[in-house]
Amino acid sequence: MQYENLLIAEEDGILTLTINRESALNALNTRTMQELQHFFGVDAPERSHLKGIIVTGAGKKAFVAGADIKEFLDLDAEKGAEMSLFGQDVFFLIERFHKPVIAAVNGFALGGGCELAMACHLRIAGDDARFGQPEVNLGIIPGYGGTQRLIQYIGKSKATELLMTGDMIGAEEALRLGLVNHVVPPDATVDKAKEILNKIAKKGPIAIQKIIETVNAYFQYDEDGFASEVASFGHTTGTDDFREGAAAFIEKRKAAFKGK
Ligand code: CO8
Repeated sequence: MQYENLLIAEEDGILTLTINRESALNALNTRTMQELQHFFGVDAPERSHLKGIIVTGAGKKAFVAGADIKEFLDLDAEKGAEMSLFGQDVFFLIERFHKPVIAAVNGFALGGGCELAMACHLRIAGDDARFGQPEVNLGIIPGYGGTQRLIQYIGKSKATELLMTGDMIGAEEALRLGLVNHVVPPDATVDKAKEILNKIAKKGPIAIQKIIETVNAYFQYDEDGFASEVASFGHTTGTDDFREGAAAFIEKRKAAFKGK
């Protein structure tokens, strides 16, 4: 597959994957999600020599500002559920990848961007990073695993608050809550990720693979929770509120929700 929206650079066994849609703050459109699916499902597994993968976003302003809202206007309940299921499956490929995957996060990691960072095994945040699940502002809920993984990382109480308010948190709060592993100056995120990958590369590779599998097994993959997210995401994409929320974002105005 020819990648249009992913940049791939490999050096010393470490592959850096950059989401490259800077003018849209690296928003995950369908094409980018398909490319991620191909990369983690087909391309990366063939690169058996890799120490690990770093996922980052182009430019200084954003890691990824979410799913591409400009593609949302066509969604209905059925298509919404399909897209959610597809996105969950793509992010499962990342979470279940047998080599370490580290997110290097600068700037905004919102919605699908926060979900992408959470699907990686570790997260290094620049001190300018901002995390959040602002989907409620659009009248929908997270659809790429965010309702489940946010709870796994920071606990039910704070996760519920962030999911309900759509509030953003900064890097230091994300560190305090356990959402990120390290906070470093913004231009040092990739280097810090490389340092960790080089350290892990000295350990037994089978042991690392088994760590990934057993850490994932701890959560027993509460598929019911993920399935509930798909159903609820689809439900919200079938509402008038969602159409109003997406239109308001694109028209750069406040949404007037009617609860319908
Ligand atoms: N989608 C599409 N375009 C985007 C997105 C996005 N998520 N975020 C930013 N952009 C675009 C803007 O429209 C703008 O484009 P243009 O110049 O053509 O108007 C450009 O990027 C720059 O953005 P802003 O001008 O808005 O920059 P600001 O500095 O003023 O604001 C923010 C930065 C705060 C990050 C703001 O852009 C913002 O709020 N973005 C949206 C954040 C958001 O709501 N994210 C969640 C999206 S929903 C989601 O991710 C659901 C995941 C599950 C999906 C399941 C299946 C579909």
